[in-house]
Amino acid sequence: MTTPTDLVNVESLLSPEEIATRDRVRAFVEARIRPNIAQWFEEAIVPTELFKELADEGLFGMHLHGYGCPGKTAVEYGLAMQELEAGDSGIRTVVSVQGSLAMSAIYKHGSEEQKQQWLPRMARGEVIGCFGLTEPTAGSDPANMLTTARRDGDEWVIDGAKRWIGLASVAQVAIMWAKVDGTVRGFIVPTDTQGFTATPIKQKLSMRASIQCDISLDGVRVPADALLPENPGLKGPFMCLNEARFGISFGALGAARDALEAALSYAKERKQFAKPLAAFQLTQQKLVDMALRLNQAQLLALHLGRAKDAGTLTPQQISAGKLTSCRTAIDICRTARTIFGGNGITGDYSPLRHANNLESVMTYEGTEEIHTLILGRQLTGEAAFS
Ligand code: TGC
Repeated sequence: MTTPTDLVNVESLLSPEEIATRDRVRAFVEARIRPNIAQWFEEAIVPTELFKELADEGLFGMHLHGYGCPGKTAVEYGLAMQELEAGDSGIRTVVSVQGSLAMSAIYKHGSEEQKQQWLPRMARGEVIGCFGLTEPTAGSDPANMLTTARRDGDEWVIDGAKRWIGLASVAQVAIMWAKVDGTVRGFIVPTDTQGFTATPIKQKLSMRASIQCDISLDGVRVPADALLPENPGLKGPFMCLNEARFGISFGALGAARDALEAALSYAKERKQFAKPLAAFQLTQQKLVDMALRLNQAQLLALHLGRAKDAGTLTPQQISAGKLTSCRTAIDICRTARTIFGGNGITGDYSPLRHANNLESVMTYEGTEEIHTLILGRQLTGEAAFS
């Protein structure tokens, strides 16, 4: 299945296995997401019935090894995210939160018992997870989180609040990050624990087919072994954010590709001044610029995926990928919308829905500004965060 917007044959760099994985997820998106997404987005419906199907497709914890996880490569994971986000960023986010954040936290920082207890059921979609780092007053600056955990006998007691936490109101388990004597630690918290409350955030103008919540933690008591034992400190959550940010490097480009393909198809059909829009030079310029930017960003994402599979990918390179892909994708979606004229503001066409979603994708897992400053520090040696 080649795509018309692949002007430089990026596909030739993929193996048959990678193409097969990509095409399988693409077929799933065509069958299960594309026919419904406009309605889900307009009515803010979160298709929770899809979660088990996503698991059955092998998409939860896709690039983790063992514990019932599929053990795919980073490139296959990235390509799967690209296809899912061609459907909708909100649906790709479900897979990111479950696999790259919640499962990844247990996989990277958990004890053997914790991994055995949670990961197989999460891979099968029987348990949905969420990941609570961001707080009402600590977004870009998680070092200043206010949530705390204190030891009381055989238990930990967690108090605080989290905000913008994906899936929290439908999750059975939450990875909660809290300070213990000033050091950030992760806890596995069943969401039916007394004192844990997740409330979906309403009136979103972006990511309408997905859930983000406020969480309140009011004297939440969990057993001593709820603590994730490995990697204390902020590097714990950051090691998980690396996975989610990497996924976005590929994923956002799926939204861009879908918007570009929709615009190309519309431009060939729609006539003004007695000829198709595609025959106007200004339209061709938009289409070519979009395709070239998409292909360039896809090449970067693929390069980073190969580095991840080789074990050489650095967090700064992930920032370069996330920043480039988000910027490229949102520009493409906005430009694609212009080709539809007024029709482009309806849910009949995907570009504006994708652009609205990408406002969130640009912002979560590190804003455009934060990733710029991470790369600025890399270039100059000077940290300019504060
Ligand atoms: P600094 O305090 O110097 O570093 C703390 C420790 O962390 C290490 N580290 C990393 N380790 C692995 N991967 C990375 N990407 C890492 N970045 C930092 C660092 O080496 C240090 O380790 P150690 O052993 O020396 O203690 O922090 P910094 O100056 O490096 O970072 C500052 C800054 C602004 C870059 C960082 O705070 C940052 O990335 N902020 C953005 C936070 C962010 O992305 N938040 C989004 C969270 S998403 C969410 O909560 C909701 S989940 C999505 C959903 O549910 O839908």
